[in-house]
Amino acid sequence: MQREIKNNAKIVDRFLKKYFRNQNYSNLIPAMEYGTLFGGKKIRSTIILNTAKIFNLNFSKVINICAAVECIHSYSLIHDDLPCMDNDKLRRGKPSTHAKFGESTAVLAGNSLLTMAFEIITDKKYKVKPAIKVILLKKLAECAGHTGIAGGQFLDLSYEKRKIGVSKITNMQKKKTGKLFEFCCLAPSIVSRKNNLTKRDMSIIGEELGFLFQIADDLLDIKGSKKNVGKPVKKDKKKGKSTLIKLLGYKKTLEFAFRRKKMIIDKLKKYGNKSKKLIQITDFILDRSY
Ligand code: GRG
Repeated sequence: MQREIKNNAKIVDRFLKKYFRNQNYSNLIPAMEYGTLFGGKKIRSTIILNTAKIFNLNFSKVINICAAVECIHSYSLIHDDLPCMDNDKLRRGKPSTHAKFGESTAVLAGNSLLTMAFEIITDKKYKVKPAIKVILLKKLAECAGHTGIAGGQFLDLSYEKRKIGVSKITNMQKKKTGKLFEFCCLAPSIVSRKNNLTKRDMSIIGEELGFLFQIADDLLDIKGSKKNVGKPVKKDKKKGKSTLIKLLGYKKTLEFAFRRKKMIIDKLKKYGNKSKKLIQITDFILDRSY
């Protein structure tokens, strides 16, 4: 699985490098490239590519979706590391974008990655019908904005140093991390014009996968190493972050995560052999050490 994730990351990086090369040059490009290329698992792209397998979609129908999602994900990390947010100087084993380029450049590079994501979906070389592109754009905007990542980040910051219950933490993490994963699983079903029931199913699977990924991220903050995860560990407690671990403890959170994982896998099994790869990545998400 690790080799597959790395290979997919290389393919998406190659696409993005070319995309950056074909942009009219601006002084923000170096910071945008720094925040997007050079590291990062690009696991969301592997999820998109593996979901595409369920719907028999070939690579050319989803590569723009992968690149757009990685731009938005990188944007969220650049802004997450800013002094006004989580104030982290290390990301992907190297200085975070604002530490390297300065705060204002990091803000603008992040914003530009968000808008570039929408450009990538509308690119005329992406051979998908315009009506489908409009649906993808609307869904991506919903997942990234105040009803998705940005809204989740707001809750995450406002829950610091407070006692918050399981359902509120779940809602916050499903927005902050789950919504982009939701888009990763939903988008291939949109491109292949599946019915509403299938699209709903893929949305739920994606959101749950993202929630699982966030729980694993919180577990890594306790048991992971800075060298492996490429960012400081043991910082959630210091910052007073509201996590399930803070509420339930490490062991009970792990048990909770295993139950959620089983629920996702049971849903995926309905899709037969074609969902094998997505099931493997679901396992990886909880087992990962980076
Ligand atoms: C993106 C619209 C938008 C707004 C920004 C700052 C912010 C609002 C949101 C932060 C969201 C955030 C940082 C969620 C955490 C998700 C998470 C677990 C990130 C780590 O993802 P990995 O492990 O990172 O996939 P790599 O480095 O591998 O890419």
